[in-house]
Amino acid sequence: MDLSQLQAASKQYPKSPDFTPSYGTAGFRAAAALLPSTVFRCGALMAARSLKTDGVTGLVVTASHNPEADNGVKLVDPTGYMLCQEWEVYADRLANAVDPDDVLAELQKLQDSECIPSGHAEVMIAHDTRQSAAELVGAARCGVEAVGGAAVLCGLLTTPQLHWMVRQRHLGLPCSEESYFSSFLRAYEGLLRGHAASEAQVLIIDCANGVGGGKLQQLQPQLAQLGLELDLRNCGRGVLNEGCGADFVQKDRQLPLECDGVGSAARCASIDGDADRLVYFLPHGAGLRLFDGDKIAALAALFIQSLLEGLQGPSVQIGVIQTAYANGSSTQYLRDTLGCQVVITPTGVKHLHEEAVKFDIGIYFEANGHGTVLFSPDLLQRLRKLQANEPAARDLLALADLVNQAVGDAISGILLVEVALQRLNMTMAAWGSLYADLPSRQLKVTVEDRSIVTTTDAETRAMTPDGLQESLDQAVQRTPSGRAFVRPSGTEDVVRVYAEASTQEGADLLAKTVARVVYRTASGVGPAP
Ligand code: G16
Repeated sequence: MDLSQLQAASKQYPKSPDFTPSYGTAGFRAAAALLPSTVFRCGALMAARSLKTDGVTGLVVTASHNPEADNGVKLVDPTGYMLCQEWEVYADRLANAVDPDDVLAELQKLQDSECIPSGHAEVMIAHDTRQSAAELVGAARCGVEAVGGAAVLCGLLTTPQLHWMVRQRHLGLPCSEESYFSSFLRAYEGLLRGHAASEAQVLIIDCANGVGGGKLQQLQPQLAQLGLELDLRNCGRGVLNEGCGADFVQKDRQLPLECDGVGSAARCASIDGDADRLVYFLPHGAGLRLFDGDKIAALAALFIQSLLEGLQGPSVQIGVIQTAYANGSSTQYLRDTLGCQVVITPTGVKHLHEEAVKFDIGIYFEANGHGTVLFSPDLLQRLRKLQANEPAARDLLALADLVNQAVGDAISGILLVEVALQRLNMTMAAWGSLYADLPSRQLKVTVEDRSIVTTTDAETRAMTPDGLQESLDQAVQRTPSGRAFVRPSGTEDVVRVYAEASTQEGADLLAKTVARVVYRTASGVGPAP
């Protein structure tokens, strides 16, 4: 790695002295004005990662579900997955280096400890719709070039598109945006051939005023020809993620903007700012009936099991990976009714992904709608051998092409849900009644320093601060079918609270009680919950 230009370039991107960035759940996130130094250094880091792996890496400038004023960076390994977790420590050290000398010293240490070879480094860079994107993409590019790498500017893309493209490069397959769309469409058409509903299906999609809206617009004509009419809302006129988007719909359980008055029969979906999360909903009274990531996982498992019935030979191991946010009823349904193995991991798709690859088919979804379905290389090989004679093998191969194999993808997720509903001949009502969600509530508490809240057992128990878990346990014991946990967010400056109970009132009260405990024991700021 050529570090001779690094210090000079680094001077253009000084770090604010009181800014201590931290690689969180999915990369760095903060107010956009603070981030140029972080993004510059991430550019250099991903060039080093490219040399280390002898592959093309990726970097997306996005803060996903966060407000417009925030931004962030997501880092992509050549496999198309998130940056391997062992390297997060380098990212943290580099991002916190105090000055250009320190940046150089950290990269030299990285070079030595990882034995980074010299050679050609290449980093694909994309961004979402935030106004701060141009400056931060410039910083990322400068970081890549400062260590002698080549930056490939891919422009405005959803996060999963960039992950997919990086993976395709790795596999030596076409990696343009056009091939992204055409490969999903081909798989969708193949899976629906002979099974399509007789009438066109209409789907209203809340696009969060993010990057996904424009991308879905590009797909609209072809999908309409295949019997799926997309009615796109929050497509860019309003404010990103404000009063709309998958995070708003899933957490606040309110109809997003531009979706009031659509009628209770309208099938709706909501994606987030960088289009890697997806939830479905039906308007219901003043609110909505939510089909979250857990429901998508259940539908996917049911659909895959139905396809596997037609497959000859040894049984296929299906694993479903969830987090502590998974509704208790969903876990019970997957385990007891469908007979799937269920694994619970900490929050963050990087953790779920790591478990999903251990199965022949790993279905991973967070309740917030972030997830995908992974097929193991061995299973794909077996299916390829069988496809000439077995329609089930062909369908499963098409499904592996339909579902983004790199990372959770709202666009691919919509096609998965639509295919599954049509192939299973299932209405939204039937999907909703696979199991009944236990009432739940999520809250956020702002505290002086969220890092004082630490957790264990896949985030189900708090270790610090003192007294927090004990008070939480007491509140849970007083609540019929109660369950609750707290954890520091890795994307926002808050502590998150989750509570579940046999009634909505019980869940609301438990969440509020726990939020107050957090506020008291972890030095809450602002008005008490
Ligand atoms: C990111 C991660 C998700 C995680 C979410 C919330 O999503 O990719 O795995 O569930 O953050 O994380 P936290 O609760 O730590 O704030 P996104 O869509 O914001 O990139």
